[in-house]
Amino acid sequence: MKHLVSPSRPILAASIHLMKARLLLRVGAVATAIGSLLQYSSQAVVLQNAAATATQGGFTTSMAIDGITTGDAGWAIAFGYPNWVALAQTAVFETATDISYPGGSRLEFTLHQNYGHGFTIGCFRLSVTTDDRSLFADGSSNGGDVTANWTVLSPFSYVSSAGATMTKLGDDSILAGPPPTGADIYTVMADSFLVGITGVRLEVLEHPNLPDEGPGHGLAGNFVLTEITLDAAPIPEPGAFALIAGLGLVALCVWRRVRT
Ligand SMILES: [Ca+2]
Ligand SMILES: [Ca+2]
Repeated sequence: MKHLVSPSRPILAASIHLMKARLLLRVGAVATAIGSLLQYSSQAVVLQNAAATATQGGFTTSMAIDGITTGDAGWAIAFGYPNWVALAQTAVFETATDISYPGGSRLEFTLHQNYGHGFTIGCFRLSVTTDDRSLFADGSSNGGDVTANWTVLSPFSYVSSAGATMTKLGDDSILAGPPPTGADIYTVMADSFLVGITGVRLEVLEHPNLPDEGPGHGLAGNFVLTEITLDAAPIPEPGAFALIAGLGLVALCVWRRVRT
């Protein structure tokens, strides 16, 4: 009589381990592939044609978008030497290309303030528009055309590199505390569901908590904005993250079973 040959227990166990290991590798590969597909890289958005309601002589708005983040140059707003006065002002910029993510845009603004001596912005607010570029931002540093259909952004993240306190106020402006050091970099993130963003607005605002009521922390409420930059990316989809998390959980379960 012919005897069936059954594999020994060690060989069977090794075979099962091999199958589980292959399954784990496949799950891991799928998770990695989906993860890489969902790796949204932000795009630097060129800003152009700066215009402002007022610009201090020698500190033009265009200096805030010239690509230079070092040195003393930038946008400042004080007038009336020797009795300097700085009031609320507005600067606007066109985006060189439309920001058009169908599911919304995650916008990251960086406000470099390198002048030192505490000349940082104390209160400010950011907005975006989809108006035609011919309707705003005429390149004028004084009395510039800053009028458009602006939508105020409601930031969800606002950070001072120097450690200044940053507080979001009821009108979606950000109130920055005294600069712990002379210079600072603010990073502000907000989502917008407008498609085809053509421009951004920076309002610098007065506030009773600021020296001389602001808008800045410097002499007479002045500041120097060395550079403003903008990066844009699609808003990450919660469903996609849930999918990755689910696959990660499956991989973890398989991994634990393989080990036992
Ligand atoms: Ca600059
Ligand atoms: Ca324009």
